[in-house]
Amino acid sequence: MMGHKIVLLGIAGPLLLGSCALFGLPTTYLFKHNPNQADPNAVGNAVASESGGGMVTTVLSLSGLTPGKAYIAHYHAFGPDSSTNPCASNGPVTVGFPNFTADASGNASVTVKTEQVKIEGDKGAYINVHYASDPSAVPICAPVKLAKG
Ligand SMILES: [Cu+2]
Repeated sequence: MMGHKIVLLGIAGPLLLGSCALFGLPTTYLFKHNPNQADPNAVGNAVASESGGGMVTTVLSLSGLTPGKAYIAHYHAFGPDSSTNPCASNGPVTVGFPNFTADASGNASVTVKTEQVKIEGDKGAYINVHYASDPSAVPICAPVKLAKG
């Protein structure tokens, strides 16, 4: 019996490590600052949780934003520009969060519930936060899937 358990664990470990980042939810992803000058103190995290019926709820908790400023955020797929740095891969939007505005202290929280299939694997490689007024300004990005494929 003991040998059986060891064998099973030996199989389960690599499977878990090799599987999609969304297995084993809830999972927290940390935002990193992009190499630009937008909102230099911006930080935060994204917590993704299974919410039943094949749905995933993702909550962004952000601070260091510009007080009163409007933002947009998205899940993006792995793009063509990098296979090891999702935030630099320039991938297409797969799921959009509702538009949101930072409060008077520069904090914001926004939640989206989406079908897991829309963000599985390379389809949910990273989450970024853009200025609503200028989507090319992306102060922070949270890597979700660290390697393409
Ligand atoms: Cu985006």
